[in-house]
Amino acid sequence: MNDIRPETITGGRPGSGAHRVVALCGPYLSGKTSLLESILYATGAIGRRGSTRAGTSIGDGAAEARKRGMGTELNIASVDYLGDQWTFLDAPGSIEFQHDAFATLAVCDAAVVVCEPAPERVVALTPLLKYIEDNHIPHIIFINKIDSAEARVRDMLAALQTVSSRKMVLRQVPIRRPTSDGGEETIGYVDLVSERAYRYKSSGASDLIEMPAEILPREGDARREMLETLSEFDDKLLEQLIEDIAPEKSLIYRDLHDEFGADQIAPVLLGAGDRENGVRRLLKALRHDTPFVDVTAKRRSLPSNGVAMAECFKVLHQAHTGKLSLCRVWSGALSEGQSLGGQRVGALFRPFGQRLDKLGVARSMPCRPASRSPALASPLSSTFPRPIRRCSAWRWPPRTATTRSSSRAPCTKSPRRIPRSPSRPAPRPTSCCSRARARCT
Ligand SMILES: Nc1nc2c(ncn2[C@@H]2O[C@H](COP(=O)(O)OP(=O)(O)O)[C@@H](O)[C@H]2O)c(=O)[nH]1
Ligand SMILES: [Mg+2]
Repeated sequence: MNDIRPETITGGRPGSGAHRVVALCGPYLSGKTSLLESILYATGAIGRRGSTRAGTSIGDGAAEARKRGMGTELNIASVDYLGDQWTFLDAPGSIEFQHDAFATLAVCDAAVVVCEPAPERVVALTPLLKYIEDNHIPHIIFINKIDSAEARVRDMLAALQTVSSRKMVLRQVPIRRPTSDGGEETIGYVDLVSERAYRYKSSGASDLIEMPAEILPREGDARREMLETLSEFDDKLLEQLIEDIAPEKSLIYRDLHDEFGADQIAPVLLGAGDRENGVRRLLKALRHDTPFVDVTAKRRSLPSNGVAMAECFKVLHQAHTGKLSLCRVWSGALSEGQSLGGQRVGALFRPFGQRLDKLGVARSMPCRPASRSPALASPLSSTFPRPIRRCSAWRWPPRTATTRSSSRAPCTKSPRRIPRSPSRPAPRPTSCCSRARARCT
């Protein structure tokens, strides 16, 4: 079900079998790993939806993550969805692991920024959104935990706008109903483009329902706001709004697609990741609007000459597997035993949570060319912008509780120097231990 075919098409249109990479990022506890679990379930990659709280999720499956009840390393899983192939990278949200989040954002086609419906907490998104905006990464904001939201979506949107320079475009309005204790709960949403109302279910796709009459004024205001924002980047839509012509849905979808792809707007979706609410809507938006690998490679100014080119965005040293380099293949193909920059690639794997599925060939997909030799320890070729040098002091997992508690001490290792390529601006030096200071003891 979740097999990525080796002959993957690298570009195309929705349903063409193309492969795209999406980063799930956001603050710690915002619900990224639960959302990943729902995505895997909704796309049929798993037959049972686990939970991070119960320690049964595909993500956060490492012993360290289970023990701490939080993500401590990247979770990677690939799925097939409506004829396309997807790899989701769920980065740990804790600030100590921010380097991992930036590493995944560097290689993704689009990002989903997961946040809680709490306006006072949006400030935690600032560094993430700055990185995303500086690098022009198309991103969707997913306001999660809508089931337990107390704040109004309007207030949340205003708060989000204060930490983002991109225009927030709300795609849905929540349908609320009073609860017996005098509060309110969200029971569904209205899609502002299709103008259809849906009722959430505790699992599975939401039910299409009749538009509640009382939501019409709110829906009208939110839709007008959405169209006005989109028209800032499209004169045709602007003309139609001025002349009071109802725009075609196809024009609205096209504008959303183009303006999202160009990182001019940040669409905002609602949902509850741990109960599949809004997950299929999110997947559909990704399916139609996520740029393909060739577009992302262009955004990254990577050469497109068909030569095998991969980017290593993370290196893991594991007790039983040895050294594993997480790579995204941008063009061409990698195969076992292939020589890259004079170094031999060991085995190739596709990760699915903690599982490593062996691959013969990898094309345009994140994979793990693993090598027990120091083969990948030195620069492979100029196509690997981040050559990784081994940090001999790095132990994974940390062996004792004492190691963990002393881990908060500042890292004293000098930053890793990255050789400068004449054709590429010098990357910022990063510490070999920046993944978690804990590991540099
Ligand atoms: N009420 C509610 N709780 C959620 C939702 N999604 C996740 N959670 C809870 O939030 C906590 C953190 O979730 P997790 O997925 O581990 O967050 P992460 O740190 O961002 O990966 C867990 O206790 C989840 O059960 C949601 O949609 N609604
Ligand atoms: Mg997590």
